[in-house]
Amino acid sequence: MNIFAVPTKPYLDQKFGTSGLRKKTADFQQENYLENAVQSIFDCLTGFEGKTLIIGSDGRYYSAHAVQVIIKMAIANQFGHIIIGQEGILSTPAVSHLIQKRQAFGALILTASHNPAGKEGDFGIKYNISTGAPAPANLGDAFSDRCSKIDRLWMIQSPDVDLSYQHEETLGSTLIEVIDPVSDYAQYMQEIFDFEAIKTLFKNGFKMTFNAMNAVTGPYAKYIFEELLGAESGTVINGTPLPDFGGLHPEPNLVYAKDLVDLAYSENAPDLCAASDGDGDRYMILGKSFFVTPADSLAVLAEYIEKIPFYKGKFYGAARSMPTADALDAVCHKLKKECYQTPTGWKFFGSLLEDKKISLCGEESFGAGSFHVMEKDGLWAILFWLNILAITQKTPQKIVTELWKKYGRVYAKTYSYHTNDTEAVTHLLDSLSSRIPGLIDLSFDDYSVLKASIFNYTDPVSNEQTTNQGIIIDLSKGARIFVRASGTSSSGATLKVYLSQKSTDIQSDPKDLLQPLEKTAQDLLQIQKYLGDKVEITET
Ligand code: VG1
Ligand code: CO
Repeated sequence: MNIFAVPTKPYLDQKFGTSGLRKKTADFQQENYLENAVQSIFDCLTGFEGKTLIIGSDGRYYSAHAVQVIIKMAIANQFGHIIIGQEGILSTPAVSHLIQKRQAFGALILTASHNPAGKEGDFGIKYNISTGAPAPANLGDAFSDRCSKIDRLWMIQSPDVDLSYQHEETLGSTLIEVIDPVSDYAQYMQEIFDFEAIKTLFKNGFKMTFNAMNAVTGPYAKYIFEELLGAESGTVINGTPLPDFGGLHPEPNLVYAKDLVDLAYSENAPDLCAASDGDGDRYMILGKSFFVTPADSLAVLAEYIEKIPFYKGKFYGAARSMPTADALDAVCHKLKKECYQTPTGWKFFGSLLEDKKISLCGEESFGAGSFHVMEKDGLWAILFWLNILAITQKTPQKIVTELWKKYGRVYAKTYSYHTNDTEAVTHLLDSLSSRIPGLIDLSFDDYSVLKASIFNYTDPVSNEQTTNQGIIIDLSKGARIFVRASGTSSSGATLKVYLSQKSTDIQSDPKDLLQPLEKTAQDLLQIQKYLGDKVEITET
């Protein structure tokens, strides 16, 4: 097999962020754009010769081509074994599981996760390390740095590998294994949860609708829910991965999964509605006419974790990303467990999970996970809920209401302000940072500021420092504003404003209760002054 060096020129915009490198598909289609990213990743790794690389994709447009390019580059770079899902498909949590199960050196995942797909949409690549966790921040920085200097690639010339069937073949001295993407993951879920109890739940007439958003989880969900657990056929909707996700924006929330929300609030609502995102690491849960917020959902998982035999005696502690409202904290406090707050991005949970400081973690965007894999895992979270519903025989509404009665309710909302003016978001945040000392004791109509600070994080295990992860403003009446810039926009910039307020009143409409806080945030952050009128606002 002839391995040859190809000269290349760097692109200056290849920066690995919160979840790898995420850009417009058209950017990735530029000459050597993908190749530069892949070679830069390989150039920052050592000791992988002869070892195993896993390659997976969420099935989006350009993946089919990208997977073939990566196979050839991995062979040229001397990986000894490549494991790849049939048709290139593997969800992010399934990859994370396989890395551990097959003791792989690492994995490349082709996805832009919740960002829309297609020619006009986004594409992305991320690298996961040998524990199954996303590359830590310092490795991501090394990838970006290498991308800015790259001048050659390693390549082979060979026909494409046929990924349409499961088989093994050898190319050069590299073994290529095309596997069923679903079976290992499904097997693992059966080791974690009580499938018999959930089967009985469905047998007794429990109804569920799961929206796979035409993205990666369809095949997993059909097999697990409909075949293994006996949920009726049609439980999984939008269950075939499509290159453009059928035009859907695969972000499971009140805005982008509106059809599912409407179903949950309709007369014919099933007992449970759920959805996942593009690469299968996020989820959403709704009971009949009842939306479970990500923060409440995480608190529920903590409350019930030791009821799942797999976790019995293994609840070491928990963590939430800083933007996530603090419902989890009260449960941890009650159970005398530590509750950590991390910056946004799953990579910050990795060291805590590995060091057994935590068993459970989650984010405000409906990512949740545990030590079972080192990624967030959407279907796992839904199975966790099903297991809870099966053992308690309660509805999601009842489960969550009981939690509120016990610990109080935390009302939460996220406002995302998207603008094409990237500088405007930076100016707003810079100005807010510089105003911090003067904010303290400021009074608005409804609230006064108690504390304000920049969120800097020191990893409790590695001591690695990550600075400037947002601004925390604690207000009177148990209210909080957290503000930061999104790290996953592929164009322009998005300011994210996370509002939360604790209350013993559990009956209010979140919209009403949080309205004065939203007004205070507008005034305090001076959103109108910095971002002007040309903003697209999403409320989740
Ligand atoms: C968003 C979410 C964050 C999540 C990230 C990646 O980030 O807010 O919680 O970790 O997406 O998720 P940002 O920087 O845009 O706020 V995924 O499932 O899209 O990889
Ligand atoms: Co995702």
